[in-house]
Amino acid sequence: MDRKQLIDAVKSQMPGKRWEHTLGVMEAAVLLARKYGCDPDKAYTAAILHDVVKYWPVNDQADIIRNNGLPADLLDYDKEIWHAHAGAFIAKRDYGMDDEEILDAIRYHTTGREQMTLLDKVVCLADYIEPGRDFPGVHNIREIAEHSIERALLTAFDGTILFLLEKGKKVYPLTILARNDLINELK
Ligand code: DGI
Ligand code: FE
Ligand code: FE
Ligand code: FE
Repeated sequence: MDRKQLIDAVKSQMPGKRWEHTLGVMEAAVLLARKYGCDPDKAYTAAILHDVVKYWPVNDQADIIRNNGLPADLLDYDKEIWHAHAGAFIAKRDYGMDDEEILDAIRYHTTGREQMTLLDKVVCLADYIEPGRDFPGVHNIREIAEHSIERALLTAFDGTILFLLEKGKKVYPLTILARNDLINELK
């Protein structure tokens, strides 16, 4: 599958409005990759695929996790996080993506993880700050991203964790570990 075919195939998996989000992440990821020194081509490809199953029925996302040995504890947390792990699985199975760095960036784009690679950080942060995003604090995160990818991502995770706490929701442990690790990296 060439680049154009990949884009058309992924585009067909989501509503038009959400494809615009993916286009934004592709653009932001390439800029961040160039700025912070990781492969823009890998960042672009990971961005294309990052939300590939986001608009699949959540039951199908859960089945992918259950039937393929993906972390079962995901199912005890908000269903919003399932598409990242399920998406990495589908990127490999249905789109032939076999680059493990790209698969990891897709897999951890929502929750983050400990020891995030630069590519993980680029895709995760691009997802927060792509031009179409409009949430309280996004402007601040964009500004910080001009100077430090770790500090920008830490600020973004802090916002997500606060949001989850306010809603009385559980926080997936990897998000806490990712946050703690970014603080250590910034010391
Ligand atoms: O798929 P997108 O909407 O582009 O963005 P995303 O993949 O970053 O999904 C983020 C949503 O997941 C956000 O609304 C918060 C929610 N969420 C629920 N539980 C957790 C969580 N996000 C993180 N990082 N950690 C959680 O435990
Ligand atoms: Fe996502
Ligand atoms: Fe996204
Ligand atoms: Fe500035």
